Amino acid sequence: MILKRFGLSVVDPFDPHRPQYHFLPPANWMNDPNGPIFWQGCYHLFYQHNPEGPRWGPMHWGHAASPDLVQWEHLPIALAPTPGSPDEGGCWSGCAVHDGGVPTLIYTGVSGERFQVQRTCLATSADGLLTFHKHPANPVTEPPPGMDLVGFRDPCVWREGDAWYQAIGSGIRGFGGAVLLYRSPDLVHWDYLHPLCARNSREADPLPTGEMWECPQFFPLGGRHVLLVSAIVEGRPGYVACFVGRYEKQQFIPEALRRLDHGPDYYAPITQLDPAGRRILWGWSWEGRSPAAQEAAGWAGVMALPRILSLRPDGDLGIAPAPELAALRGRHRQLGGGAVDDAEEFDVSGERLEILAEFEPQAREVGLRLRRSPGGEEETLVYYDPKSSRLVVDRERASLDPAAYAGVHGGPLALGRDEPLRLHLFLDHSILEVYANERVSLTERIYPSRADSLGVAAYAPGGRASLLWLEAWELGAIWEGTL
Ligand code: DQQ
Repeated sequence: MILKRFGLSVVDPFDPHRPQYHFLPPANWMNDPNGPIFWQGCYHLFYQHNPEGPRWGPMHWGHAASPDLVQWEHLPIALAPTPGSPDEGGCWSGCAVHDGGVPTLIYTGVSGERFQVQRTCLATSADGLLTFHKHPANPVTEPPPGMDLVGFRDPCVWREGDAWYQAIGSGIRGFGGAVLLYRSPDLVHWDYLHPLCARNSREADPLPTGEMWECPQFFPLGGRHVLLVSAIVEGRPGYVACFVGRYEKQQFIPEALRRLDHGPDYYAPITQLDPAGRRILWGWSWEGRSPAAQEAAGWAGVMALPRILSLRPDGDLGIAPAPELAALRGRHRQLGGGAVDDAEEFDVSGERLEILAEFEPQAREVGLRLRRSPGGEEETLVYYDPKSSRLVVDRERASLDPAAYAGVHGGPLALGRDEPLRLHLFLDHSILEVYANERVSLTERIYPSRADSLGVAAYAPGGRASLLWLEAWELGAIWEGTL
């Protein structure tokens, strides 16, 4: 295991809240995924990392590799701030490209008071991604003169024709979120073109998109173009906005806007095109408990499972977990369908589960109770509310620990006539990922405090649910010395 080779040590592997098949660093803090790249047969993933503690701090690029999107090996830190250089305040988010055989990281170098100076920098590797050399021309991109910007960071770079294009997350002061577009012949010399897209922060239909956009992702999908931005709304990281639209003459014309994930704990995603042509989405799930609890745990931040994006015939986004995750499946349970009473327990339990369940469409709420203690003192509800056509996760009673955040979250899921509710759930200790009908996802952190909060039961308040079938697997652990 490379983990041992590089002398990294893992925080308490028996921590009941530490995910065991999701990617996370051996210890300390992680936020945004950075620079996913398929290189010589392996998926490489970088991430924002503070190796000094379980809190945001001097940003490094942590690094790991996987042959299959499931098993991961930790590699040495790829980028660290260099004193006296454009990244002396931190190596913030960015991407990676193949530049004619040279793997190149394109990241945000920050410096100055309160990280105000944000500029694009380059680093390349000549030893198969083990070590990186910062480019002597750094920084290679600065904000365009004369624009009053709120931020200038998180480059997203792609090749188009005979040029490189760079989209940078920003905000136009007094107006709203913006993505700025640059062009270059060689990744080193860049010309500013114009905003690729910008939106007034006062526009709220169907969603407000805030005053600054972080981590832009711009890519073609099924004949359209998609722009993802992590929106800062009223001064704080909010949610991931997903625009679908047209790309003409280097301008993006949005035609539809939705929330990418309907949970409260998903942010700063980045995508990659894999060798099979799939658009893979990586995202950061922050903690849903107090900073003091994060300090006590010694780690914070989890990578959500890899998801495959597609464009559906109706123009909406399709979103589903990568099929490779089936490699984690262990003990299997298959339950027949039929009417199930509210709170009826299934012969399935655990903190590391994959559950597939289909419910007949009904006039009342139907779904599942998860991580349920025998008396129902702790439980998390996942259900469909047909009155509001919403998929909902209720973590009000997920934990008796006051350090864990509660709340009810959800988002629109319009089921067609006679379309069953298809739930696809992944539970991994403190992270719950809910996928529904191949087009909606919801990421949520939960911290049940009781060792017996393991049950799975039906949710059908005031009646019975018509379950078509349910299948469940206990899932394996990918980290050494785990539970
Ligand atoms: N996180 C990075 C920034 C980015 C933000 C800093 C988004 O580059 O804008 O850690 O979470």
